Amino acid sequence: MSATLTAAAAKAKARALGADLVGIARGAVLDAHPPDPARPQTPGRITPEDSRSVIVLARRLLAGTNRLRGADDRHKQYSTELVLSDLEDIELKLVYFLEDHGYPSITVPPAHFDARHYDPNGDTRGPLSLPHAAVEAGLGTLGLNLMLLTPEFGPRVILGAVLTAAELEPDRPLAHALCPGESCGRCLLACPADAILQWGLDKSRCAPLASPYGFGYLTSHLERMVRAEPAERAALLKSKESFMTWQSILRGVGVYSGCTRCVDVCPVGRDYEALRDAQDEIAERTPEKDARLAGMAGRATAGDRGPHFARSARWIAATPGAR
Ligand code: B12
Ligand code: SF4
Ligand code: SF4
Repeated sequence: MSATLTAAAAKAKARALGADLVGIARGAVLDAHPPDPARPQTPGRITPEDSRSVIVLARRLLAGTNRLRGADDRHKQYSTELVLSDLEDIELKLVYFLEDHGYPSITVPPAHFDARHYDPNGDTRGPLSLPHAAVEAGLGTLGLNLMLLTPEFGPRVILGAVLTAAELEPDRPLAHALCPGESCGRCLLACPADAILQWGLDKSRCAPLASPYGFGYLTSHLERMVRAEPAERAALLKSKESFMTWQSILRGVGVYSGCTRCVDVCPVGRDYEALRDAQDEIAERTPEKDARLAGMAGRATAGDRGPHFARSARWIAATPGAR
């Protein structure tokens, strides 16, 4: 361990900068356990020399926006983008702090990714999978929708990370799953796209709502313009869709921060008390979804957790001996 910089000092700095949650994982542990070994996302691939420790940071979403019930709400999208920018600032300032102590460090982008890994169907991959890194750093465990749930804020956090050459004392992953899974299923009932599977996500269904004014919106609008008759093209150029694209890209609104219905209704997290009166009732609930969830719950009672569970058991923390 470093004689001059302790894990406690690095965490205190991150909190002072505004992080709501901070945890530390060993780079080597993340290198050894990529979530999808066929497409490894590991600290060592970003920087082999300077990823001894991975400091995972979380900034909580605002209760005021999580109380809103719309799936496509500009107030929500705007606030979430501000939270994202705030987290990016915290990451950068933490890197300066670590470098001032003599340890080369680097930020992990919370939303951006290498364009070579872009997938139009939503299965895009970041340089690190932050929810999985957060589990390794002891911040929480994965839920039925494979998002990170935390004891403090449930899934209502934006995640970031800093890789550093400093060797810092790591945290221990939580021993017990936070998500009861099929016996709850509120995220599945609330999902307007019906994208939540049994411990999995249909990304192609979620992506258009999760990123409503992002790259997909821009390209479909451009495609309409290119294909339009010349007379119609000028109108499309000056349309509300062009205005929305301009406005969204200018401030990032709705680019990475769309639907959060599965997040708003999750009862895990001490913060849920402040949301309960607004979110307990789920307007998107249908008899079909209820029946699908009841089927899952019945199979889970019989020990069948579905085809995706085993792949993620390490991070769901639900299987004795998964670690
Ligand atoms: C691309 C992306 C998306 C895509 C794909 C999501 C995904 N889970 O991969 C889409 C557009 C759908 C999406 C949606 C959303 N996202 Co998003 N997204 C990302 C991003 C940029 C990369 C994700 C990534 O690298 N995934 C890696 C893969 C390996 O993860 P995985 O698919 O879950 O892997 C497991 C399974 O798929 C399975 N598996 C993998 N391969 C295979 C193959 C086979 C054959 C099988 C059977 C299984 C299997 O095993 C894996 C192990 O658990 C991250 C930022 C980051 N760098 O982490 C944010 C991130 C995950 N998103 C986030 C958020 C908040 C959202 C949304 C709420 C939208 C919004 N309003 O912001 C929704 C939530 C959807 C949901 N229920 O999870 C947060 C999550 C915070 C949290 N509490 O967990 C992140 C971390 C951004 C951030 N900085 O905070 N997102
Ligand atoms: S972000 Fe919205 S569309 Fe995506 S899984 Fe959650 S509720 Fe469904
Ligand atoms: S809503 Fe229920 S099932 Fe979904 S992630 Fe939260 S606790 Fe798990």
